Amino acid sequence: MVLLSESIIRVILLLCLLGIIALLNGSGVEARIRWYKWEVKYEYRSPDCVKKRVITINGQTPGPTIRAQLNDTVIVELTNSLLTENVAIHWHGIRQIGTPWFNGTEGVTQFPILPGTTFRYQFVVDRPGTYLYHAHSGMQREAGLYGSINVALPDGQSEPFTCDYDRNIILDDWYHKSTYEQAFGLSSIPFEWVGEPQSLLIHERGKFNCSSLTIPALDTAIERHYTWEVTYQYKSLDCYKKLAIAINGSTPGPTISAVQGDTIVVDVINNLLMENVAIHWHGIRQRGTPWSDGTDGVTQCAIMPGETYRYTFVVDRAGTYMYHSHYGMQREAGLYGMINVSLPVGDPKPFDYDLDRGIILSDWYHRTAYEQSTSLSSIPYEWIGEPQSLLINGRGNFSCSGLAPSVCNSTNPQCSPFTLTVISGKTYRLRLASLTSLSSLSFQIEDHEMTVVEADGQYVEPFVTKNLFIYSGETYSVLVTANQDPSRNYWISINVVGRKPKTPNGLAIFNYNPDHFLIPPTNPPSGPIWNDTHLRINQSLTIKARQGFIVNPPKKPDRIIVLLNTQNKINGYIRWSLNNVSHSFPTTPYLIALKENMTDIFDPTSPPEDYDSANFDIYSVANNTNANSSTSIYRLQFNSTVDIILQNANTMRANVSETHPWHLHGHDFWVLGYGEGKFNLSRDTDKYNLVDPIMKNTVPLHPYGWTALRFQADNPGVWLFHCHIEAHLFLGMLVVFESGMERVENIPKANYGCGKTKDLFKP
Ligand SMILES: [Cu+2]
Repeated sequence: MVLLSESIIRVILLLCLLGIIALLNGSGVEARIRWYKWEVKYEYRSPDCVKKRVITINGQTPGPTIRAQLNDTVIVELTNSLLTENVAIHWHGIRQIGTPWFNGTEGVTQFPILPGTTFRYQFVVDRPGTYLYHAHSGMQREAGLYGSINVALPDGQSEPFTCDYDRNIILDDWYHKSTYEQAFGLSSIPFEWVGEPQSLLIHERGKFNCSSLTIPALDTAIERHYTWEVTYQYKSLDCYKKLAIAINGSTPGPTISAVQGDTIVVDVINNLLMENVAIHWHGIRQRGTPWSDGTDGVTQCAIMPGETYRYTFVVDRAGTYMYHSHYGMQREAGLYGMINVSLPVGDPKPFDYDLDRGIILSDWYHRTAYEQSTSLSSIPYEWIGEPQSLLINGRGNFSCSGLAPSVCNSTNPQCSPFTLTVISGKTYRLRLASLTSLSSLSFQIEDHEMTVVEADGQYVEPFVTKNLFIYSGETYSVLVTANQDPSRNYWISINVVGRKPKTPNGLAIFNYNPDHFLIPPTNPPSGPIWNDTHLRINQSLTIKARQGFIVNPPKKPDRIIVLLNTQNKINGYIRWSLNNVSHSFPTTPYLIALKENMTDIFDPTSPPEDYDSANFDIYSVANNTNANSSTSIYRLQFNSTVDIILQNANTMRANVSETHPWHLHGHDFWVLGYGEGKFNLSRDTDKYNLVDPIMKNTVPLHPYGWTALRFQADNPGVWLFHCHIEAHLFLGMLVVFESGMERVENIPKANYGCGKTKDLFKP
C-alpha cells in the first residue's frame, strides 16, 4: 500500500513535469498515459505442437504488445494469478530515468509480486524504438512470459526511413521441460545441463516432430476401456477398391497400448449387418478368463450382427501381441491390429531404445473371404492362389494398369506407402507383427541392421541380422538405429519366402526427412531367395531365451503327442489333417459344452497321439490320402507337461512341403528343437535345447522338417492349437486341448446362445 500511494504521488509529479517539458518544447503534442491491466497465469498451450504449461498475459502468449508514442507514460497493473509462483517483469530497453524502482528485476529493484497480489509498474518511454518486456524472476522467461514494446514518434513526426506497415516478430527458442526442471538440473550435483531447445519459435509458433513422442506409460495398473464398432467399408489399401472390415473406421484396427497388469475392456459392436464376428487376443494367455479368448466354436458363440459383446482380460506381461478375427476366414478382410504392452514405469528394460513403433505385416487378397472359403470347400477344389499384395501397416501397391480408376486408382492416398519417419542417430524399437493370411515373409530395411530382442512377448538373446523371417502369428521386436546418410531415404521391404512368390514385395519408406518424404534413390532390396529353407531353419535355431530371463522347462514330459501334418481328401474335399484327422467344429463351443456337462456335443474319443511313422514316407505323396474328420479333443491332465512334435510331410503334390506356423492359445511353449526329415523319438530328443529355449506362442514347421515343443497345461480352459495360415485352419488344420475345466467358473452368459447352449435358456 505504501508503494502504491508513493506511486500515485510520483505519477502526479511526473505528469506535472511532462506538462512543463511539453510546454517548454512548444511542440503542442500531448504525451498520453497508456494504462494496461494484465492478469498473469499458467495455461496449457502447444506453441510447437507439444502441450506445455505456459505463462500467459490476459490469455495471450506472447503477451500483448505495448504500443506507445514517445514520452507516453505506461502503467501496467499486473495481477499475479500463477497460484504458487512469484513474478516480476522487466521492461527491456526502457531506461527508467527517474524510476529505477520500476525496472522489474527481482532481488535488484523490487520484491517479486506474490501470487494473488497486484503490482503497478509505471514508467515513461522516452525514446522511439523497439523494446521488449519479459519475466525477470528465476528462469521464468522461458515459460513464455514476454512481449514487445513499440514506441513510435509523436503524430506528425517521421522516422528517417519509410515503410508502409509496422509489424512485430518475436523470436524465441523453446524447451519442453519446465523452468523448474531446468533450474533444478542446473543447480544439482551432478550438474545437469538443460540441453538444446526442442524448437525455435517465430512469434510463438514452431513445429516439433510429434511422431517422435512415445505415449507415456502409466505406472499403476488401470482399466482401459475401448468401444469398437466393426463394419464393412470400401478400402483401397493396395489401391484396389475392396470391402474391408474396419474397427471404428480403421483397417488395420486401432492399436491397444497398455501397461503390464492393466485390464483391457473392449466392447465390440458387430455392425457387419449379415455376418458374425469373434476377436481373438493373440498372445494374451487369458489366465482366469478363458471365455475371453475370442475363438468362435471353442470359447464362445460368435457375436451376431447388431449385438455388442464385452471382452475383459488382463495383459499380464509386457511385450508385443496382436488381435484378430477368429471367425471363418474373416481375418483376411483386415480385422486385426496390435497390442503393445509396456513395462511399468521404473521397471528396468533389458535393452535400450529411444522410440517405439509398431509395424503390422499382412498380405491382401482382392477376392472376399466368402469367395475364398467357398472355393476351398467346393468340388472341384479351387485353391485361393497367392495374395495380390503385401501390406505394411495396411498399405500396399497393386499395379492398376488396365483397370478403371473407380476400381483401382494408384493415386489414392490410402495406398501411398507407409512412411516411418526417423530422427538421425536415434534407436527405434520396431514391433513387428505378422498377420498374413498365407505368406511367410522376410523383413528388412535397406542398409540398416536389426538387433532382434523380443519374440512373442519373450526376451531374445540379442542377435544382429540384415533380414528377419517372420511367420503368420509371430511378433518380434527389433532395434534399429537411424545411423545411415540422413540426406536420403531407405526402403523397408518385405518379400514372400517358402512359397514360389507371385506377389510383389511390400514396400515402405524409412524416412529421414521430417517435413516431406522422398522415394529412396535405389532399387528396393529383393530379399533372400524364397526357397532357401536352410536360411530359415538357421534363424529358428538362433532364437534363444535371453540370459537372465530363461524359464527352465521341466526336464521330462508327462505325455508326448506327435502330429503329422498332411493334406488329405475327405469325401472328395481337400482338407488338412493331423495324424489323418481333420478337425471339424461342433456348433456348440467346447468351453460351454464341457462346463455344462453336455455329452452329445463332440466325439468323446481321444484323437490319435501318433502316426505310423515306421511305414510313412514323409518325402512322397501318401499312398492313401484319405482322412477322417472329427470333433474330438485332447484332454490334458491339469498341470501336466506335454511335448508336441510337429512332423511335416509332402503335400498331395509331388515334391511340395509347405511351411506351417503353429499357434497355441492360452499358453507359451518352450521351443525345444527343429530338425530336418522324420523325427526319431529315440535319437532326436538328445538334440533338445533344455538350457536356454525360447518360449513362444507361434512357431514355424519347416518343409519336410519337425519342430518339438513343450508346454505345461496350467491354464484351465479349452484352447486351440492350429496352423495360422487362414486357409489351412479353415480346412481343419487344428487340434483342441482341454485341461482343468473343473477350475473354470462363471462363464459369462453372453458367451452362450448358439448350438445347444440355446436350450439352456428355454423357459
Ligand atoms: Cu498350415
